[in-house]
Amino acid sequence: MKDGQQVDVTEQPAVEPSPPSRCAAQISASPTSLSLYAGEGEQDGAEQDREASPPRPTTHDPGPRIDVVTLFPEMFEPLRQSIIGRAVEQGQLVIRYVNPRDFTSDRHRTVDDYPYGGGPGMVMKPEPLFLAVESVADPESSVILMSPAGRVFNQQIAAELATRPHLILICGHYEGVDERVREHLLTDEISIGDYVLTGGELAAMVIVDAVARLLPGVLGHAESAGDESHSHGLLEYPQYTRPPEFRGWPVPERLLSGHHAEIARWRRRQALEVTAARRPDLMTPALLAELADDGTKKKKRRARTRPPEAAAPDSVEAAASESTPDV
Ligand code: 4G0
Repeated sequence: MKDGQQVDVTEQPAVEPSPPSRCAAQISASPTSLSLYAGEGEQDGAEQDREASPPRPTTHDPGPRIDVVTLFPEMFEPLRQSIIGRAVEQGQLVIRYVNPRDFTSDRHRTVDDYPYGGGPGMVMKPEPLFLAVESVADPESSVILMSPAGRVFNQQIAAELATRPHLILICGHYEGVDERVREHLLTDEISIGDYVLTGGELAAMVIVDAVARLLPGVLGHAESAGDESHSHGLLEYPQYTRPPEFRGWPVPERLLSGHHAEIARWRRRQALEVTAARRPDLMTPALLAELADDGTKKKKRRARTRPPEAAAPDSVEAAASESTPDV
């Protein structure tokens, strides 16, 4: 796979799709479509009054674009109800849907066919996928197939995708897609985890959510991204809210102290312990060394205490049993 490479649409001849809803613009303008364009949708008006701020004028930067290539655009309806739907209404990103079935030319609008060489199931035909992608692609587009054979998605990949100006997410179905799609259309292939779904739609929704929440202005200040689990390579420290005692279970005293430096130290320690216990695979030598540190303040004690490479295997074991994280 040609990772990170952009698709060159200029080398492809422009091909006209079949009559019904020819291009993405028409698809999104049609009343049956699921356009999440800024300023569109919202026919019922019921959601208007809970809007925090008005949509940005369309003369401003419309934000990054995401085109989802899917046979089932209705499956993305729940995104409209979400924080991502609000961000789209406010013009912080553009999400469009392109249906490969609209790029077929036979009477039955066929998008799949039997595999050459035989075998179970059906394979997605290349032409409707190529035409659907080419109807929205430009030289800046990242063309990504959602597939169990892709590189496994994580927060780092989400952050990387959030910097790209245009994502085209292809949702496969059946037993897979014609290999020429992989060889000549894709820039990336991504999996959301080691399991098989009936289609790539749920996987694409996961990508849209994880990427969109990283875009500037999509999350409010209170919910803002960047300080939570995985952004700093550690799991979250335990969180508490009122009341200070619930059913006899108290909030850890240090959190009530108002002593900010001490609270930050406690949280860091908890995050290290939780991560070592539950996800030892996330523990780098530096984190293991920090965990082994007992917190008595002396400068540069880590280097002196023990070399990280000697400490590493033992420390994971020790960390997993040394304390029970409050969860
Ligand atoms: C392409 C993604 C697409 C190939 C898609 C299946 C799981 C994921 C699909 C296949 C998907 C994931 C070869 C079964 C559609 N399932 N883990 N299903 N094959 O991200």
